[in-house]
Amino acid sequence: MNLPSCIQLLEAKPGYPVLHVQHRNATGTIALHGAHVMEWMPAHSDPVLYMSPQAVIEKGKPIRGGIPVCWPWFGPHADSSKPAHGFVRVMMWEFDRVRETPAGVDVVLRLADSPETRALWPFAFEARLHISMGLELEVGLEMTNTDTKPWTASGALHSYFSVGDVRQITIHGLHGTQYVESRLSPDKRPQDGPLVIDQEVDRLYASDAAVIVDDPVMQRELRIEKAGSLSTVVWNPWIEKSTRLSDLPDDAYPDFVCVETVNAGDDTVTLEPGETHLLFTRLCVRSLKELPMPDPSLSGSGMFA
Ligand code: TA6
Repeated sequence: MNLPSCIQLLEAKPGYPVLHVQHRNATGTIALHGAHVMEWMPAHSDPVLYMSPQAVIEKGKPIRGGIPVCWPWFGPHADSSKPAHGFVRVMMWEFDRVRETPAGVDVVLRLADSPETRALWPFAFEARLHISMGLELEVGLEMTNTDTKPWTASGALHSYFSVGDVRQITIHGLHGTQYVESRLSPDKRPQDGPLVIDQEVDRLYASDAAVIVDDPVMQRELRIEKAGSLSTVVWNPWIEKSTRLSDLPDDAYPDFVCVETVNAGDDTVTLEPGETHLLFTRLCVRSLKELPMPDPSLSGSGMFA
């Protein structure tokens, strides 16, 4: 694969290839394992995605952070011998297309069914992950039914966002939507106003709306737009669950929130042979830092005096 000069193919560890992007509009890292966007930092911004300092970088293991691609099922499988959140996030994808544009880089990775996948999920498919990385980040999971029979899948772009303190953020865009709190009963509840995080939150919202995370500590807003999705998950493990996750420091729960673009619950996807579905998210960050006022003494007698 001929790579543009702004992309380097490195090895995070032997046999674990990653693409390192250094474009004027953004830097980032994409692992071929799981087609996993691990890092994204738009120019003039702090890193947007959270990566656990204890993340496991090992074939066959999910990465705690970045944007895990969860498919063809979301959450645990009824057969506990099968991996949670599907198998594509723990398999090696292959290059499909890579190009540099004035706005950033476009990377497309591909994964199709194999004897290994069919042993876990007995259907033929072709998946492509489209990544456009620049001042914004667009990620699209395109799934095609290449089988001779219909199949139904669920999935998610399970994005981890860095925040200054999860206890101080406010999440807007979900007011008035119904949600199920997975830790409690399956009853649906209405979201009343913005969401604040003051306990473990693991909620599946029936929503096709964009979500805004207002982060007063980092003085920025994260905007999570989406298409091809009628469900959004908001998750933070809080204190107790964090101690049960070996790939997350016990004291790391304040450092991130997951806002996930999902097809799950009542929003699973059934495709006839030959049909395609795109699960898409666009991430934007807006700084709220006060720009320094121009020093009037420097205005001089220029044309704008
Ligand atoms: O998306 C929320 C969730 O389903 C939580 O229940 C929690 O399990 C989280 O995903 C992380 O899942 P993982 O398999 O990556 O540890």
